[in-house]
Amino acid sequence: LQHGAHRIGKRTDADMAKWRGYGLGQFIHWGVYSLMGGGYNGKNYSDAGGAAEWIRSWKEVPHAVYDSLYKAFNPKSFNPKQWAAMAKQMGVKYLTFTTKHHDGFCLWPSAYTDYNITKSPYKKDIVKEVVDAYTEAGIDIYLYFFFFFWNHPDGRYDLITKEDSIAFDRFKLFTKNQLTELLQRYPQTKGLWFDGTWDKSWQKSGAFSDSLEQHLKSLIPGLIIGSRLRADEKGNRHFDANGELMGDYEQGWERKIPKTYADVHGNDWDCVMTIPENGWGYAEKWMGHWKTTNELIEMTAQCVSLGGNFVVNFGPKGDGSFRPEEIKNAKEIGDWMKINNQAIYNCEYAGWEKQDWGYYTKKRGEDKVYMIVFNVPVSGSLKIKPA
Ligand code: TA9
Repeated sequence: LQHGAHRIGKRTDADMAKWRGYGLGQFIHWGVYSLMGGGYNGKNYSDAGGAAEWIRSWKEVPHAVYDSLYKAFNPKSFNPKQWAAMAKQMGVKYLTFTTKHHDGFCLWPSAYTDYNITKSPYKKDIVKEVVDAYTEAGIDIYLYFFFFFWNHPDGRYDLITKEDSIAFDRFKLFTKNQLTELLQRYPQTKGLWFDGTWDKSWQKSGAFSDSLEQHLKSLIPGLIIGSRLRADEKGNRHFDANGELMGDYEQGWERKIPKTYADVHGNDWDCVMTIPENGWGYAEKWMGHWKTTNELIEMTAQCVSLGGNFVVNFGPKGDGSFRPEEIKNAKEIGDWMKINNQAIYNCEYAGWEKQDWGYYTKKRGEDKVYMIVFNVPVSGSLKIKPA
């Protein structure tokens, strides 16, 4: 394969070692959709099972309404230092932040489209404000970037005609320009989190995504890119035709956690998770069961015990404030992390058979195993079965 995996096995450099040691991360979905909070005309998209950040695709919402939201985007309560302080207290080591979601609205002043933050009443570069505040707090930055979106004339779901290919070539150049712009504007960026690369047009663009990845990595040495970017020349995603991972870590664990170590195939991985059942952007009405702090902590332990990182999503409101439930979760996770972080940071799979009381983690590079206990047996004794 010319455009398959270029490396067999895990990366061995210091940047990736740091990524591996994060344990806990924060995801933030923020954009003009946050203004609607999943509702329109007294109806709620979550009642129809829809995610709030997808509301533009709901039949109840006229596109003209959605596409004018940016004119009202003026987050009066947005305080990036406060965001970073909350994340710091929570104990997260990295942030993945939505620079552009399905709607194509750019939270930075992109030179390649007018549909960006400078056209809102807020005007200021939100990506810069977030990047600077988190960097100052010692939290690493990953930029989320969605490829295809609802209102770009050159976007194509498939390439059937010659015109499709010509339009899509323009789209690819636009994408490359925007990503170059992001990395040049925010050189602190440690990695990119790609999304929305499931379409046939992208599957057929393996050579391009390969060259794009190499180009981006040349701009920031050590840059970390997951397995959602590339396709091989046969259209395979994540894993190439030979079954090798394309990318620095497996990016398939969205709202689901591997059950056993065998499920992760020896790769690096992280799991991104919503607090409600589904929905990433701010929703006034959260869907389904809301995860408790205990559940989120247990998921963190579970992920680290299987060699991955756990990333909790937050959806700030359109005014830049967080909902009280999220503030409480963050605070309580942080209180737990303060006491127990040794068993989370820089830890990995211990290799011992899982027991019902909880999870083992092992300090990387040391012979030190932790037991994170969630279910205390009535007998009071914790059985262990070392390998
Ligand atoms: C995806 C996904 O994009 C994707 C691309 C390539 C290979 C695998 C996947 C994959 C596996 C599981 C879920 C998704 C997916 O739904 N991605 C899109 C959603 N990502 C969330 C983080 C939110 O940004 C959500 O709004 C978005 O639609």
